[in-house]
Amino acid sequence: MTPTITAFERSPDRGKGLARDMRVRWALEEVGQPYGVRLVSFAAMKEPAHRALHPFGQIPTYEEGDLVLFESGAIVFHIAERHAGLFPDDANARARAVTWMFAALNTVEPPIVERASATLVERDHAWYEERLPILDGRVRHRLDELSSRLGDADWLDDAFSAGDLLMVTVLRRLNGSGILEEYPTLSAYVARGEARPAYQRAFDAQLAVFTGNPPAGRSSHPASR
Ligand SMILES: N[C@@H](CCC(=O)N[C@@H](CS)C(=O)NCC(=O)O)C(=O)O
Repeated sequence: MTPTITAFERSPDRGKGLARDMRVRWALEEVGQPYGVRLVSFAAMKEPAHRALHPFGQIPTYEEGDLVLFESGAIVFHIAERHAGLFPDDANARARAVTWMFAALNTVEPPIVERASATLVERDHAWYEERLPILDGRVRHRLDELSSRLGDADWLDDAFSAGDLLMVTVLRRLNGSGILEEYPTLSAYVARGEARPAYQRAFDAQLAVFTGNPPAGRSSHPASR
C-alpha cells in the first residue's frame, strides 16, 4: 500500500530540506517505497481534520491503510522496520542504530532547535545578544562530543543507518549558523549524507513543492484540508 505523508504547502525554508517531512521522504527513498504527498497550509494544520492525524497540529504525518503516525522519528523507525535498507541485520547493530536515532532527536536536536528558534523569535529582545552565545555554546558542546565519537568514520556505527539519516537532517538545521563549518569531520559527514542518491531525490521532491515543479514519478496531491 502506498503511504501518504503530509508536508508544508509553503515551507518557511523555501523547500531547502529543513522541514521534517524531509526525513520521511529520505527514508522512503532509501528503501525504494513510493509515496504520495498531501500538502497542508499552516491554517489547515490546526484544523480538527489534521489534528485527528497529528495531535500537535504539525507536519509530517504518515498514513498507510488504517495506520496513522506522527513524529518524524517514529515514522522513520516504522519505515526502517518494514523495509530493508535502514537497519543492519545484526540485532545488536540494529539496537545501536536505534540508539543513534534517539541521540539525534533527543540529545543533539534540542540545543540546535533552541538556537534556531531564538534566532527567529527572540531577536528583538534586549537580552538576545547575551543569550545567543549561551545557546551557541550548548550546540558546540554537543558537536564537540559527536565529532569525537565519529572520528574519521564515514557513519556513526559502521554502515549507514536510520541513525545517520536522522543525525544528518538534525545537523543540517545548523545551515546558515556557521557553527557546523567549525567541525570539518561533521561537515564532511553531512555532505556524505547529502550525496546519497536517495537524499537527493527527497531533496528535489521537497524543493519542487516550493518551486511548483514536481519531479516526474511523484504523486503530489494538493492540500485537501
Ligand atoms: N517532533 C516533531 C516536530 C514536528 C515539527 O516541529 N514540525 C514542524 C515542521 S518541521 C511544523 O509542523 N511546524 C508548524 C507548527 O508547529 O505550527 C517531529 O519530529 O515530527
